[in-house]
Amino acid sequence: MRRYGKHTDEDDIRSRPNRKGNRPRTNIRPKHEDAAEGLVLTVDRGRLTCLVDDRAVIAMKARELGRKAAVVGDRVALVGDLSGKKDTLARIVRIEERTSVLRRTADDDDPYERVVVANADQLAIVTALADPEPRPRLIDRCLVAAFDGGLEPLLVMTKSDLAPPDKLLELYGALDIPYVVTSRDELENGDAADRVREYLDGRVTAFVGHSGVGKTTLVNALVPKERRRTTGHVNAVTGRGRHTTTSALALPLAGEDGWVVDTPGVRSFGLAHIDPSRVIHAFPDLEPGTEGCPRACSHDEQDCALDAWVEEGHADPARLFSLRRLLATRERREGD
Ligand SMILES: Nc1nc2c(ncn2[C@@H]2O[C@H](COP(=O)(O)OP(=O)(O)O)[C@@H](O)[C@H]2O)c(=O)[nH]1
Ligand SMILES: [Mg+2]
Ligand SMILES: [Zn+2]
Repeated sequence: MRRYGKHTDEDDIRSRPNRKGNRPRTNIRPKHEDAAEGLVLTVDRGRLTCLVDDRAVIAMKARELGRKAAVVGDRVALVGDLSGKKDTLARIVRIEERTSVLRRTADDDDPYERVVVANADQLAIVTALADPEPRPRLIDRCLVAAFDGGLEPLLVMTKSDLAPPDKLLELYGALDIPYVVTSRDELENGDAADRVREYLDGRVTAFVGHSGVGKTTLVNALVPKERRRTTGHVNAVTGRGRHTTTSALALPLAGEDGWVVDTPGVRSFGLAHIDPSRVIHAFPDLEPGTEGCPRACSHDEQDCALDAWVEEGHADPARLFSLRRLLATRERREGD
């Protein structure tokens, strides 16, 4: 505590006359009221690059934050050297309350959940139509994480020059989730970026998906080179002038004040942190069919109403299969 000042801010508040007369005194006022506001752009081995005004400032977590970690997208309060000059280091003294958290665990057995991105409004789930093959399982898991974390999903299907989107659209087109299909040609003539950008203005969108699906290619098409450079943080962090997508990286969009967050490829999207009863929310095509279910139905049992719902043609049987597969992997963890 004492490390960061002659006295704590609580002491400060108590010894100060109460200027507004009868306002109740409080010791829960935020500390470091004079700290600067910053946005975490990327994290590299404990060094966080934060955007403060227009400068990229490298910072470390102050000890007083304890185990709490700041992640990409976090709004933070910084003190210390905020010049952003080479070899300077600021301190993050506070992490502001998050509006959303995208969490994942390495797999369903992993007790350590990590927050991938904070404060994102939207999750762009990127799937290649070929090379690598689409993985509905991963898409479903990302959808669960999005609904659970308070992010709106957007499906982005890339590489339509290699394979048609028909099969995936059959599964996901009916979900009322916005989707965009892009191809190599559309990347090159700018149509892909234009079409995706329609969903991004004024929002923070995190791009996730298996490695090789085209996340970085798309993000680069969305963010002009000029802007990627002016933020300067890529060089600042790695010193190598190239971002290798080992950490998430927030980049500002031109025009409206939206942000995109490129993330490292994921092979799996562990959901150990999510209550199985919440999984159904990521299946909006099936959810209305649960009205006829017995109380506390696991949706993977004899009397579950979803079998009839699918038989009546309200949803694709593959979707119910997908839900149950996801629930089964979640249950196995519960049992051990
Ligand atoms: N054919 C084709 N290739 C693409 C398309 N988009 C990206 N790629 C290629 O896919 C590879 C992986 O892209 P990258 O953006 O690094 O994927 P990331 O791992 O998801 O970031 C690169 O060789 C890209 O050039 C596309 O629409 N069509
Ligand atoms: Mg990448
Ligand atoms: Zn049920």
